Amino acid sequence: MGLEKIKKVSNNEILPLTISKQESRLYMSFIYVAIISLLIGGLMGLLQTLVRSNTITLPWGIGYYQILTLHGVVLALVLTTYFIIGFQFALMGKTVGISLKQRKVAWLSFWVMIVGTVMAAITILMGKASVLYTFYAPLKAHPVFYIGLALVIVGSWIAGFVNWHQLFVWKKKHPGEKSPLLAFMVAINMAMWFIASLGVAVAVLVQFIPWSLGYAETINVLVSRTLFWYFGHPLVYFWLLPAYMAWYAIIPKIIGGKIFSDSLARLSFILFLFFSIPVGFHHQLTEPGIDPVWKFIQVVLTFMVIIPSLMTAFSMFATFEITGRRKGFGGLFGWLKHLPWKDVRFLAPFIGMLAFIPGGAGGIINASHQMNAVVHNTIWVTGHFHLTVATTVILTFFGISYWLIPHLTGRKLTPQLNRLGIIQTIVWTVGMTIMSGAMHIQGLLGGPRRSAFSEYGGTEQASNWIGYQLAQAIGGSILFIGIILMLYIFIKLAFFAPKGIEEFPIAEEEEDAEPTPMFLENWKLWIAITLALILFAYTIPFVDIIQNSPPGSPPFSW
Ligand code: HAS
Ligand code: CU
Repeated sequence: MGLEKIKKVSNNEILPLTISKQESRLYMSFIYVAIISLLIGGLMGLLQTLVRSNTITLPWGIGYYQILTLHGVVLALVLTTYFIIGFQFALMGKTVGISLKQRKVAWLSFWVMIVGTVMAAITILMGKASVLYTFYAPLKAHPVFYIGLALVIVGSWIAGFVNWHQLFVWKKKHPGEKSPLLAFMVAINMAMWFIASLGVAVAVLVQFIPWSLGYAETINVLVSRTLFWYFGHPLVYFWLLPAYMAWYAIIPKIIGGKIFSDSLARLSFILFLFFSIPVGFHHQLTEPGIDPVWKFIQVVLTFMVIIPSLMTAFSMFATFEITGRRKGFGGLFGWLKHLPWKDVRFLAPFIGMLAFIPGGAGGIINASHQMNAVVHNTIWVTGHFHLTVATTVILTFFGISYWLIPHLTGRKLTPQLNRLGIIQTIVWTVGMTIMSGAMHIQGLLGGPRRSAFSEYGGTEQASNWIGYQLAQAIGGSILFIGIILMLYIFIKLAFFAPKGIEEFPIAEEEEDAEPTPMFLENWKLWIAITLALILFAYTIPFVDIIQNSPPGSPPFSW
């Protein structure tokens, strides 16, 4: 495909105002699982902060690592994946449509994921899989835990296949037109997810399942961790990109503006596809057995993946400023005044963006090899991901829920619910600032992550941590109030708010925008570059790891 430009077409030909009952039921089913996960996972989080600060001890023989596993799996894997797939299906349904057959396959993906989730949950609740969400070998879980995880991944692949098929069918019907921006973004996110999760699928199928079933006596720890982080880093972008979809294509509509640049948005997503995967070593910088040259190369690639986030930051500022000036607000910062601060659909994601400034800066610190040595395995890292995924991403997901849920259930976000949403956002912000701030500081003082309460023999260093652990318990308690509030708002929006039509806000392009170059849709080229980068970053070090690994490790269970 050449560089020819195509006729600019509106991405939202006329959107239907409402959505069919059958479609709505599909999308809402995913979102119900997400909200239940928020409650369970959030409660586990609260318990952890209370245990770590020595405020409570767990009753009935429940283990700290059992609740930590539940917290991580339910929030980082279950909540995110279900919300994202439900939201992405809604975006696809709205922009390119879904056929009856596609809907049936989408239901299949839902049920496969549910079966897997229930299997994994049961093993954790029985105390047979206290291996944390990263399930590092040689920690060993019950085989059903790994089989459950594998099913969740397979279910999510089915969802991806449906999404690609939806776009494919649309493109057949609209030859020569560029695909709707949101559908393009969903297709990229699922492509990245599929290529990345192949790694963890191999680890689970080839290493963990045979080992936990007793067919293999030992497991190659370094191979399993390398396969995990090949998946684990793109996993965090799988969470982030749906938030970026809302920032690029939904928020402009909510603030009364237009998309700043369709081409820039697409390019940033393509860069995420390229650079999200060949960077897993930045989670293994302190790990012996990986050649430092390849660690260095993957750190350089990590710095490449920062660029599309900086492009996104630029794009957001530009959208805010242009919209404000157009509404007649001048001055250096006067345009900030036009932003709809009292609209929770804007406020929640906006605070998410603000949190990503320190969150992203923390990521850059983590990725810098020497500084990683200071923070690795400390609770600083926990602070980092509570800013990124548990603030930036989740506040954006909350922001999406305020219009998506009433849109799907045929109800209205009333002024009272909007006000409650604003309170929820503030509660979340305060709770997370206290908790995550305390985690960052305690981490710099050497406080470990993944650890229950201990006085460490009464050492002076450990005594410095106690105050921060208490602060985390206070922040955690405030956050739990935020979860109860969110649950209340969710139930209202899903079942009790007055009937009506809530808008599905999709922004349009500027009238006089430059047409988006058609080569941005050169899928074959993008996938080829992605695979080439992965092969470049992983082949030599992986062969090296396999050839030079120490003998496999025997299992360890709690
Ligand atoms: Fe990370 C560890 C590096 C981003 C999540 N990260 C983690 C873990 C998680 C996680 C869960 O290199 C722990 C895994 C575990 O259990 O061990 N991270 C990075 C880097 C980035 C990054 C370089 N992380 C994320 C995101 C996450 C996430 C996003 C979830 C969603 N992370 C690391 C490293 C580790 C790590 C190491 C391993 C640490 C260790 O030793 O174990 C980058 O993507 C960050 C780039 C972002 C920016 C910010 C751009 C700012 C924007 C906002 C603009 C604001 C506006 C507001 C417009 C450069 C886009 C307007 C304001 C007005 C005032 C008008
Ligand atoms: Cu990472």
